[in-house]
Amino acid sequence: MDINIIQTLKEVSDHYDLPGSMKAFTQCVNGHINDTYRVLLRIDQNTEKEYIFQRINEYVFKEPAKVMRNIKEISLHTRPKISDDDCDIITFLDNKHQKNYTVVNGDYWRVCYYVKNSVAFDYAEDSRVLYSAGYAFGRFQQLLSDLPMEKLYVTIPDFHNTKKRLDAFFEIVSLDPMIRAKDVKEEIAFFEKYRELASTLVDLLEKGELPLRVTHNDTKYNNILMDRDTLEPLCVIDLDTVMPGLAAYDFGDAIRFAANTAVEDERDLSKVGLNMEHYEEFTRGFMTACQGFLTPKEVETMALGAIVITIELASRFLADHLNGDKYFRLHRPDHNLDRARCQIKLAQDMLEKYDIMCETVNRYA
Ligand code: GN1
Ligand code: MG
Repeated sequence: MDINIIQTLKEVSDHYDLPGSMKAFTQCVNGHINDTYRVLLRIDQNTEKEYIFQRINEYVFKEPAKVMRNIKEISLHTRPKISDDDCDIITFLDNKHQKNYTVVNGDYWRVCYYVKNSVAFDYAEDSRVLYSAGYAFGRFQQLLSDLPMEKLYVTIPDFHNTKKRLDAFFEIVSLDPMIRAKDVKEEIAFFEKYRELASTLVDLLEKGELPLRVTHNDTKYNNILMDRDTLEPLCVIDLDTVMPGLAAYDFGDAIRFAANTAVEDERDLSKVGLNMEHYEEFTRGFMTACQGFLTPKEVETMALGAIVITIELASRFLADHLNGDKYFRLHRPDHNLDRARCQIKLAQDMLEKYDIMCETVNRYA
């Protein structure tokens, strides 16, 4: 952790009209991209209040102001539709100059309230968590289904263009800047085998058979804050990649993360696979909230979305490994390689369970 962080957090806080002064902070480490801190302010002898301070990663988001403009747009659109007991969508506080971000030492920062009594799961056994996550992400799409797409900037071009992701992957394989390709021949063969399948959804979009929608694009269930006691969804967070996309990618990315029998970076591959009970509960929640607006083709390709995005993530992790780990934050050596292998194993298991995955979607559509 950078030693000036206390000073920096204080400077960020000075840009806002926050009550009290900083008493303590901890770093939150479950995201792979931005730097997130939970900051405790002391207001008086008996009162404290918690906030989240987050530094936007500019290697990943080249234009942070546009990311924040999108988030404002999403707030403006959804705020009137969300009642007090509904699952909320995160908004950021305005600084003293009425901007929802602030620049300190050249870095972009943003601040929001810490949602009380909330929890974000990286792994959950309780299938209620799956239903809650499915419902919250489905409803998120529902709420944004009438937001004109032109109002949103594309914060990362071709973010879920799996075809281009795989082209980029094979490009890195051929450049092999770290001389690591020789150790991952089996993994590379996996992408050769499924390259065409992984392009299916992008092809259907290009042919006009699947519609673009405003999608979240990063639907890990740790991006839903849930009530610690009731496990009801409280708030959808991480709106950095909200932009036009395919519904099946939102559904699929959530399944990839939440219905894995293991964590995203599990090294013991015998533990990795698709948990069908979790898959079903997420699907039930998602489909319930999406009632009435998905096209038959979207329903038909929903389960395929899970396979395609799992292959995409595997390729992104392995590409980053081959490229010298510039994109995703690592917590141990070869972390991206572990993540890639885990995702490959998961995709293989999904391929075997594909028929029953489709049946499950149909049951709740
Ligand atoms: C990144 O930072 P985080 O954990 O929310 C990534 C997602 C990946 C995810 C894999 C902007 O999200 O696309 O699915 O890691 N976000 C970006 O865990 O690339
Ligand atoms: Mg994210």
